[in-house]
Formats: sequence, C-alpha cells, structure tokens
Amino acid sequence: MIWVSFSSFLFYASIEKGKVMNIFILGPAGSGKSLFVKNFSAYLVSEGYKVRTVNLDPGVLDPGYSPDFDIRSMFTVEGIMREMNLGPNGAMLESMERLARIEMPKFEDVDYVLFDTPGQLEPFLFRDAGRIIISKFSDRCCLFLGDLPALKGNLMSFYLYALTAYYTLETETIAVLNKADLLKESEVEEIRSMLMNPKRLLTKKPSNLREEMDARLLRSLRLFFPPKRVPLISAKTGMGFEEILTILHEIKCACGDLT
Ligand SMILES: Nc1nc2c(ncn2[C@@H]2O[C@H](COP(=O)(O)OP(=O)(O)OP(=O)(O)O)[C@@H](O)[C@H]2O)c(=O)[nH]1
Ligand SMILES: [Mg+2]
Repeated sequence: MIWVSFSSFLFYASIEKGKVMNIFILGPAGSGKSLFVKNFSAYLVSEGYKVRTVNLDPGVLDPGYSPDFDIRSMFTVEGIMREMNLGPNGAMLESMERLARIEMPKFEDVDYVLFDTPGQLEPFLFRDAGRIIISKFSDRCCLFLGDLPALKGNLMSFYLYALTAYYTLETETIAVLNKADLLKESEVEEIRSMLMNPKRLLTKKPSNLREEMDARLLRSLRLFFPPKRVPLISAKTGMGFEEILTILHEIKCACGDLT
C-alpha cells in the first residue's frame, strides 16, 4: 500500500507475544520525539497497558515528562563539556561513546518501553552508539519520526533517511510523519492519498529533475521493500496514535502484515 516502512519476516518472528516490547523513537532534531514519548506513553496507559519511559538524550534540558530511567542521572552533554573542556559537538560525540558503554535498564512485567533518543540523530545513528544500544534488546522496533510540515515537498528524502536507520540498526523501522495537525486537512488528505497510491509518481510524466529521481528511486526501491503504510500523526493532539498501536500489535503478535 505505502512505501515508507520496512518489514522483515524474520524480525517479526523474533518478537514473542506477551514479551516486553522496546520501542526506540528516532528522528531528526525537533521532529517531536520527546513529545511523542510523553503523549503516546500516556495514551498507552489510558488503553490499559503497563508502560515505562527512558530518556537517552543527555543533551536535553527538560524532556517534558518524568522518565523511569534518565541517562542524565549518569552524565549530561553540559557536564562533559565542563569535565573534558570540550565544545558542544565534541561533548556530544563523547556522550554517544559513553551511552554505548552503559548497561541499559531492563524492565519486566510491562508491555511497552519507550526510548527517547538524542536530539542529534547523526552521531547516534552513524557512530555505533545507536546500533550497540539497540542490539542489546531482542524484542524491539523503531518509530522514525519526520516533521511533516518541513518535509511535505521532500518525502523521498524522509523515506531514504528512515531506510538508512533500518539498514544501520537492522531493526524493524516504521516511518511516521508527525505534526500533521499543523497542516490543513486538505493537505493531509492529499499527502495521505499520495502515500496510498505511490504509483501516481511512477505513471505521471516527470516535470522536473526531482520528480524524475522520485520515480526512478521508487521503482528501484519497490524491488527490495514491500509497500507499507506510513501513519500521519500528531504527537501534540494524539491524532494517529490508534494506528501506531495497531501497527505495534501487528509486530508484537508476529502477524507479519503491516499493510
Ligand atoms: N504542533 C505540533 N507541534 C509538535 C508536535 N510534536 C512536537 N511538536 C513541537 O515541536 C517541538 C520539538 O518537539 P520535541 O518533542 O522536543 O522534539 P524532539 O525530536 O524531541 O527534539 P530534539 O530532542 O531536540 O531533537 C516542540 O516545540 C514541540 O512542542 C506535533 O505533533 N504538533
Ligand atoms: Mg527530544
């Protein structure tokens, strides 16, 4: 149906019903990770699930919720800047190395653990920290958030970025377009319809280089990844949370069909 989510049958098979599901919330700076953790965890609780939250962002001043485990109890980017006399980027890289070395909290007797990840996605994704941390959990998946208003003319780059996370972390990754509340309903519908019918991009005569590249990329990528849906959500209003929960159920129950 839609093309920005990736599946692996083998991975589905590794998540057993009844087990704790570890959900890593990834995404570029400001895409809404922390607000999503705050409001989606509350939504899950209201649906009767036992939930824990983990803040893995040592640079955040206030994530907006009270995590059950907070990396800032061990170190902060600001503390490392002082301790090692580093600038913000050097301290961020050092904090990623420390993050990869610490023992991750393991919660039992809960349904979902939501991990909020660093605002700076690149060092988390491209410097081993993310892969090392995530690989400590066998029952896991990622939600890759994008800022829809910022991306609406550039959804293919979002697809490729989410694909990079899937490739790098070797973990089921659901691409999610956030902040849909900031768009007009008609714009949301137009994007939803485009995502539901990506063939439109293939059949339409390209009117510029971007459209030509979109069609070529889509054609090639469809050979490797089955089409999947992309939820359009709002971490602020809760729009689309039900759909995310349905997708998580499908992964957790090893139903294997996310379409
Ligand atoms: N309108 C609207 N604003 C949102 C939504 N999600 C997040 N925001 C706002 O976007 C800004 C960034 O949100 P955060 O939750 O801090 O994003 P983040 O990805 O955790 O940011 P970093 O950790 O700094 O990368 C805040 O002002 C949020 O209130 C949303 O769905 N709708
Ligand atoms: Mg954050």
